[in-house]
Amino acid sequence: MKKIVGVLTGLTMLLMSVLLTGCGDSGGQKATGNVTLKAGFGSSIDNSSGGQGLKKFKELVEKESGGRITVELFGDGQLGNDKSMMEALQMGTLDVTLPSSSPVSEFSKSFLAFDLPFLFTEPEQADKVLDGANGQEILKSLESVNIVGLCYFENGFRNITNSKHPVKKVEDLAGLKLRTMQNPIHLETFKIWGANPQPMAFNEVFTALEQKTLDGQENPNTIIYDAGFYETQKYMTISHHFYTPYVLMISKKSWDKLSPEDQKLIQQCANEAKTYQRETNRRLDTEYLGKIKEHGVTVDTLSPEEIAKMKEEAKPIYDKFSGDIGKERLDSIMKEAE
Ligand code: TK8
Repeated sequence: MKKIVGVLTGLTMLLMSVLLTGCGDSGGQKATGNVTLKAGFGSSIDNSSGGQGLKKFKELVEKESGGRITVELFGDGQLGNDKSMMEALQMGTLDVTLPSSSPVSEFSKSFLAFDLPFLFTEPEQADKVLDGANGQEILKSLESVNIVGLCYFENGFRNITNSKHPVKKVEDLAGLKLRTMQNPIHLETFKIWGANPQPMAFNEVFTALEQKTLDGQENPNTIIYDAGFYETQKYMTISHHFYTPYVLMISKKSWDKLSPEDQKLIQQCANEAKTYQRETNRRLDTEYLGKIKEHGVTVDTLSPEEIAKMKEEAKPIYDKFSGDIGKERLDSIMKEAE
């Protein structure tokens, strides 16, 4: 009798342990229990378009998983800058982050493709390349550095601000100490245009502008407004010289702990949040430009002739970086973007 009771007790214990953890390692299947994903971002969660895209991602993941997967959002660079948060994903100390693609090029050179000056003129061109074969293959290149690229959100077309004088033609950039992202194409291109480019992490820019160690910077309208750059930048130029995607990414260590079903759920929610985020960014791009003007910033727009001149001057950049990007890949992207 004792033996039967012993066996029943053992089975009960096993059943309880599986029920309590919500997941058992049933035949090598991944755990499908409760999961918490910590996500870090460099701008605000509530006002920036990237932050609103992350909120949508959180909402979808928590709804589709019935609350079994929770996403915790940390904005405003609380957990570090784009580069340090990517390093945290590699170590597995952070689960999700959303850097601009430009600093991602330090981890995978193929991302340099998106930094080429005047590569895109319309957002639809960017969507086509980013969501097409080239964009998806470039995302996949992250797996070699322990990161899983989920999809591309939109940071957007970049414009130039400064505290010195209006910039109406490329000659007006001469000598301006302009912060750039930490990216070789941005650095080389602004040197060609005569500026004095200063690569710097995003979370140091506001103070540098305030202390006048920088004359200016360049970013999409939503970032210029969200970061409060209008407080120190009296002049802004609509140039659209670069288009920057965000890269929504998850640590491979976090990804590998998820069941195949949860991986599929995360990917589907990322894709749905992407569509919402791009629409939100395009709406806020216009809305926030109005707010920047309301704050007294003088806004000029580069003429098509001036843009053509800057594009011509920057042409050598395409050849110089085609090796890093891949000649075939570059030709294919330019054909796709036509
Ligand atoms: C925010 C940055 C920002 C980017 C930059 O984390 O660094 O200027 O445009 O959006 O990724």
